[in-house]
Parts: sequence; structure tokens; C-alpha cells
Amino acid sequence: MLALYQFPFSHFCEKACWALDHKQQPYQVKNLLPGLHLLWSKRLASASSLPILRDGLYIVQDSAAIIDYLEQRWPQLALTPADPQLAIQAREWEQWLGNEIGVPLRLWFYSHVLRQRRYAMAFLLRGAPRLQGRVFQALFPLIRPAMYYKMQINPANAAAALPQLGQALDKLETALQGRDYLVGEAFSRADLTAASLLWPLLPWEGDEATMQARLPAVVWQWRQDFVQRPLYDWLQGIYRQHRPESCIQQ
Ligand SMILES: N[C@@H](CCC(=O)N[C@@H](CS)C(=O)NCC(=O)O)C(=O)O
Repeated sequence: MLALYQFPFSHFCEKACWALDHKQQPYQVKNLLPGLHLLWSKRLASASSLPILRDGLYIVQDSAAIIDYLEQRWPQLALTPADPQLAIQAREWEQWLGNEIGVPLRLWFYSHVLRQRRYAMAFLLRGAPRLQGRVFQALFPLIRPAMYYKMQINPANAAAALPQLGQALDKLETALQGRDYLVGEAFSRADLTAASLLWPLLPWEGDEATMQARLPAVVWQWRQDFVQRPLYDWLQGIYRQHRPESCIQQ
């Protein structure tokens, strides 16, 4: 059975989950927490980051590499366009979206959410096993600075992340004007990447009020501006049409 080691709140992990669900491959999910995840990731792979996919003896780290692996192993329900030029475009989008949306959104978001313990816990402990959650809470004073360090969160970087993100969202929105999909005429890994990296902006547990209660006011306000954009309609539409039921086996 496939196993996915992930953070249940991470948009890069959502990308890998979605790809597995798209391929209709049952898998076990191992939900981990920041800091404590090192016990697994360091043992399994060369770097520390999640998601990591285990398929028997094969270990695949990084969401793009996971999609490549799934494409090779189960070519049906393809996520990479068959046309080589379109395949290059889809991969370029995927990389660009990770760098220009995934990373700055995360940096700016955590710069606010980690500041106050109650927001950090409300976000990071979603879906966490109880015992792990207790250990995490006890270790949080040590884990928080490590997270700041790992994501290079400091006031200057956090301030720079927001305009970088704004420009990237403008570019993405422009590229989608009059189109359903980023590359060619069909859903591909480019759309899956864009939508999953914006997934934290969809209502948590499908409920706006729950989301608002768990976010610092400044983040909630930014998200409320985001939902006015045509890009938000696209995001909702892609989730509605292309995000299948999860086939996770717990
Ligand atoms: N390029 C990687 C990025 C993955 C990534 O940044 N993962 C973060 C969570 S969103 C992580 O595991 N951070 C902890 C660490 O690197 O030890 C991918 O697409 O999988």
C-alpha cells in the first residue's frame, strides 16, 4: 500500500494528495507535525521536507517528483499533457507557481499565524493525533523559532512576500482570462498546482465562520479581498470539477 507522509495543513502536501486521488490509488496517510516530522523524513529521505511518498521500497520526496512518479507508474488519468511542448509549459507553470505563490503565501501567512500561539495551534493541530498534538504543544517554544528559521521568516522577508504574491496572482489571473485551464484545453498538473497552492484560501472545513475565528484579522482581511477576485471563482470551479473524493485508507 502506498503511504503519504504529510502535514495535513500544507498546500504542497495537498498537491500530492490530490495527485494520488486523481490517479484513484488508495493510500495510507501519515499525518505529521512540524519538528516532529524530522523523525520520519530524515530516516526516509535525503531532505527534511514533506510530502514524501513511500511505495514499497521506493521513496519519492517533493510534490513534483511525486507527480512524475505517479505518471510513470499509472499513466492513465494523465496529469501531464501528451504534447511535449504543452508538457514543458505545464512543468514550467508548476515550478513557477511553487516559487512565486506557494513560498511567499506560506511565508507571509506564517509570519502572522505563528506569532500568536492560539492561531498557530488552531492551524497546525488540525487533524493531528492527540498524543502528537500534546508533544507538539509542549515543544512549541522550541519548534516556532526553528520554523521561522526554516522558512526564513523575518520582518523584511514577510514584507516583501506580499507584493511578490500580489504580482504572481495578477499574472496567474491574466493567464486564465477567457480560459478554463492554464495549458491547452484540459486540466493538467499546472492547474492542480495552482489550485492546491491556493487551497488554504478556501473555507476551512467548508465553513467561513470557522475560518475567520481561526485567523488573525490581517490574514482574514487579505483573504476577504482575495475572494473578490475572478481567480477565486476559478479556484472554486477547479475544486468542484476536478478534486475527486479522497481515496485515503486511514
Ligand atoms: N518543493 C517542495 C516543497 C515542500 C515544502 O516546502 N514542504 C514544507 C511544508 S509546506 C516542509 O516540509 N517544511 C519542513 C521541512 O522542510 O523540514 C515540494 O513541492 O514538495
